[in-house]
Amino acid sequence: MVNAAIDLEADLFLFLGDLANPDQRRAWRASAFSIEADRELTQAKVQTLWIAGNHDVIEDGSGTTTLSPLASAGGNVANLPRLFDVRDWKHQERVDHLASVVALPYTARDQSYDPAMVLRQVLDRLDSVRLAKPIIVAGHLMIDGAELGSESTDMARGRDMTFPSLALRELSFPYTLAMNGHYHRRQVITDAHGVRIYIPGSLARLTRGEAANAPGYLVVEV
Ligand SMILES: [Mn+2]
Repeated sequence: MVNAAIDLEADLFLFLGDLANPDQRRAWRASAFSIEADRELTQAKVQTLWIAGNHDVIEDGSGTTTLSPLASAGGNVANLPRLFDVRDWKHQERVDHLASVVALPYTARDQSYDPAMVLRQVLDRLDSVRLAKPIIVAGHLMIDGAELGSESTDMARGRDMTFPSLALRELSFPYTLAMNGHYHRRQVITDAHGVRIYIPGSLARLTRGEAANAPGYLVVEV
């Protein structure tokens, strides 16, 4: 995935969450890998944004996730909701705004937020520069109508936080693309509120029940 983003000269590498369970020893390796991958990508002028998933959070009141080491190392991490500006890195003399990403991570309970309220707050910050370019809403939340798999059964972790599709519609939020992690099976769904959501699926088959899944990443042109 890292090599592909570099080969494609992508403007943005978007990680949609669930790097590693923090209570497993291999989480150290996973966090180290995220820093290595981030450095490799940014050196190749691919911007990065890493969004925390339900498997990444630590429920100890500190707000720490398995992506926190990357954040401390200077990476762009969304452990909390944020509006991220994608800049033109490919042309050195320009700093043009290319796109905006509204990142809606899964959070620990004490960091809970209302995704619909975040969308309302972001609306106020969408100036003419941002409105003229693509706006991507990317989350690690739960979706009504998604095809479930082991992420919801034997690998379930955390509570339900729902993708704000209703708010997207009610606010007439000017998004170009809605994306979400979490679900292991690649799918494009139109959810209960008529919002089309792209779900890349996981990068590997994680249980025998996923034998029919075709793991991969998603390349998007907006
Ligand atoms: Mn998840």
